[in-house]
Amino acid sequence: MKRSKATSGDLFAVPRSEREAIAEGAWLLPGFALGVADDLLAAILQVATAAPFRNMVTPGGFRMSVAMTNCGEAGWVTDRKGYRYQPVDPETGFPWPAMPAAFLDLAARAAEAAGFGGFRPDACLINRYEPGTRLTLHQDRNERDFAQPIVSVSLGIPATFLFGGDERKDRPKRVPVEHGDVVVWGGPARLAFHGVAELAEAEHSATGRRRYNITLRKAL
Ligand code: MD6
Ligand code: FE
Repeated sequence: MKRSKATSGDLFAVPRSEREAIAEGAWLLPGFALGVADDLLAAILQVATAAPFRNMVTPGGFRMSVAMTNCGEAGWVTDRKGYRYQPVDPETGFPWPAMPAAFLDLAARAAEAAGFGGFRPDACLINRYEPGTRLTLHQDRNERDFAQPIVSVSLGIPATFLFGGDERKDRPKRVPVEHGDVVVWGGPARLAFHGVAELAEAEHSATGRRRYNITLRKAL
């Protein structure tokens, strides 16, 4: 996907360039989160002090290479029993940390910029990648209301987001995502299969050899 870099985008809601369509209902907002990236990273580390990153196990018994944690009223978990949202962190026995205000604010603004007004997420899954890790194609379907979009923010080293169709066999489109990029999807794209290709070796000044992705959802 080509990048048109704006040099002075101050008059516009979306910095660096306008939104770019990935598919019907799915938008890339290049650099939308750049101005608050440091705040988001600080909040992620804060969340992780209370709810540490962990490598969860899929129902099929595979340990995920991507480490995850959550904040908000509900957190996404997987174990041998299945995928679900739950209010308590199974590792600590405590409720997930509260959703940071910076997450809520960014989510509402990004959703609005993509045409989804009034978005109020109650759950945030935080993914941590290192070179060599990947996320296999999946659908996000544990949320109650598929009319609600998902806002996804990329931080740190670059990755290739794989965006497929409504069936696993549909060949995915490859969308490069980098530090500060936001993807918003909903509507006809809401149940599309998607994943993240294996990350290449890289380093970023803000995160070292890591990529963080936060996905903000209305789960309950
Ligand atoms: C990631 N993202 O970018 C993984 N899911 O690390 C997701 O699985 C995802 O980016 C739903 C909506 C947007 C996403
Ligand atoms: Fe997903």
